[in-house]
Amino acid sequence: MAEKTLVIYKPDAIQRNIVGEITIRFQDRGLKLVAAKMGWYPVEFWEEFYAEHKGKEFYVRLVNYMSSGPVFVTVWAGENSIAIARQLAGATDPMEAVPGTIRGNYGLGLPMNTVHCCDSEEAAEREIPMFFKDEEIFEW
Ligand code: 3AN
Repeated sequence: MAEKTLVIYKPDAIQRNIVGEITIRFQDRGLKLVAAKMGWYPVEFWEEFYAEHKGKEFYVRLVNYMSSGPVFVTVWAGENSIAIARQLAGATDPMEAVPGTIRGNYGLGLPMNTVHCCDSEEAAEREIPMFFKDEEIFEW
């Protein structure tokens, strides 16, 4: 299968009912949706997911925020999907994200920046199995 990346629609996206608006960005760039689910994951899960940020001043706020409500978790496939998804997401800080990007349009601040996208192939290999079994990712 082509390169895969994980995109998490964060709690601020679910609460504002903008799952469709976000999804359309990835569709329109030609990425293929190969897995999707909604879930509400506990703080311990996010502590592991964001382990690389442990000890940073924003870590506790970040893991509390991610466990504050349900998220929508997707896997998108396509050539260069990791780089493309990050381009569509825009800069980490919505104040710096270019208008037209997802965070530039919808991001509220930090950590409420609407989406998470993998930053490397290694991250994708680690993060995707945290949410999906192989048989939940569809090749079509
Ligand atoms: P990205 O998600 O763009 O790869 P990272 O990996 O540096 O950015 O940060 C992970 C997450 O941590 C971000 N998506 C954001 O929600 C949160 N975050 C990053 N920097 C801050 C900060 N200064 N204050 C609060 N939250 C932050």
